[in-house]
Amino acid sequence: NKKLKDVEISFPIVYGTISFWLGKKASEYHSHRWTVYVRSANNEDLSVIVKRVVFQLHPSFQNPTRVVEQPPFELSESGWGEFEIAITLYFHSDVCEKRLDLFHQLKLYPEEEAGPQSTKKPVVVETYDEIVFPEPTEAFFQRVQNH
Ligand code: SLL
Repeated sequence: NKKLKDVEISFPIVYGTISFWLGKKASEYHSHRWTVYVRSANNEDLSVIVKRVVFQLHPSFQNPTRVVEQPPFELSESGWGEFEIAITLYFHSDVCEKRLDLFHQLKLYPEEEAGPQSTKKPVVVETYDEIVFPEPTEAFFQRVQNH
């Protein structure tokens, strides 16, 4: 698989969480419904580069290692507490042999300035990043061009 020495592919991504408070009647241990996700930042198909995403949750969850093999690369759960989620991206073999570890702090509770918790206003925290692939393989480069 030939490498293109003078080319660099940059892939913008966004990852984060959106969380909904389930209201006063919700049970104590499932007070929030949340989704953690990683996606392309410009509506590309992330599966062009990503083969699998593993979300590592807090050990208080059942089966805390969650594997997602196709887009959308996201996972929804319900819970009561905030913790750090490890998001590991595995790439197609002609893209990159190494994996990429991202970390995201799940946020359920709004900042004081945002006013009281409401079932209508989700709490969203997102990070923008760019994955850079220096010297991509020709196969990978072709795939990106055709997309
Ligand atoms: C804390 N460091 O102590 C955090 C841990 C863990 C949250 C929060 C489990 C839900 C379920 C859940 O929400 N864990 O049992 O399914 O605040």
